[in-house]
Amino acid sequence: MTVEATIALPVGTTLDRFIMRQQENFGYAKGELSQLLRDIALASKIIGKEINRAGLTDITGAFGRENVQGESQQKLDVIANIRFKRALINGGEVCGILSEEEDEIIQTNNYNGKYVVAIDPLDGSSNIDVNVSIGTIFSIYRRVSPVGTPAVIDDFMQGGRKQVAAGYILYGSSTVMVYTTGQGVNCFTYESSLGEFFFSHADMTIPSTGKIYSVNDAYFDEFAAPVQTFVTEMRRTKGAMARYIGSLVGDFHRNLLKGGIYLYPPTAKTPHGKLRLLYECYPLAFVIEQAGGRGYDGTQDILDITPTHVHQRCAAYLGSTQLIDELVKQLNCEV
Ligand code: AHM
Ligand code: MG
Repeated sequence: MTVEATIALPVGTTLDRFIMRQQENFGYAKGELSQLLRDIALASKIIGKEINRAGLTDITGAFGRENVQGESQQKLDVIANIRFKRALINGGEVCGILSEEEDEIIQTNNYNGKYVVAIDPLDGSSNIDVNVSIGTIFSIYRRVSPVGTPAVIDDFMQGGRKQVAAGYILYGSSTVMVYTTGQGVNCFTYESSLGEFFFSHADMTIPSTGKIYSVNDAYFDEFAAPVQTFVTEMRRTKGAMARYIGSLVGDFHRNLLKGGIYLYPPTAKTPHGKLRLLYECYPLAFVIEQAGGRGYDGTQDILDITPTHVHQRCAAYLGSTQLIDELVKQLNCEV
């Protein structure tokens, strides 16, 4: 986001208006990308409404099936997947979708769509039944396959640096949409009585360091020695705070605002990390870099990873630059 554009668009501007104004800065296909971001916002409003009713209607609990990751799908996972697919298919800008909930890429039959979207429709869904924040994570690429043909896997396998936009929606104490198109990070807060997202946090930047570390401590003994050393050092830091709710979007958003680090290292159960590269790590790494932070996988910056398959996992360290740099130092000491 340019300084001029931020000044021109005060806090309180609607998301629609913001996107329309910002599209002047998009490199190409201005109207289509704007429409696509609006389609994602629309689906998130519908999902947010369903989430708010969880407990009153029969949409909590397990769906009774496993997704491609071998994880139990929750009913709301399935509902969110349907809602996002419907919004993206009806919107017409997307030729293909990659979803955490489906093995294969989804053809939208909009062969003229110029974009593809990789999405985790509802992340942290084990938290639904207990009223803890959950989120949606999305990543957008301009297709590399010819317009007028079906989407192909290569459209999704371009690598993190080719994302044209990425972000998340956090269904928390309020619902917020945070996204980047490569010109900074902006946040919009949902006002439910008006049915609109309003510009609320301009040009977000993560503090260069912080006291918060977010990691599942139960796996500590399984972490590699340098990661254990880093976590132990964090614990000893004056004023350090461990904060981990097990919803990536919630943990990430808090640390973005306050400064800190999120860690999901390899464990015995998930030796390549748990989080998914294309629809969890790449988009959040794009956001964190745009906010002045860093996303690292243990050997390289997440955005530099060459993807090998659509549902691949990776280790993820996301946060304030100084903390990631310290972790990198530990990891390099070990070599
Ligand atoms: P999901 O995509 O199946 O919801 O899993 C991803 C979630 C993240 O939101 C969260 O950070 C992590 O898994 C928690 O994993 P764990 O329970 O192993 O700590
Ligand atoms: Mg997920």
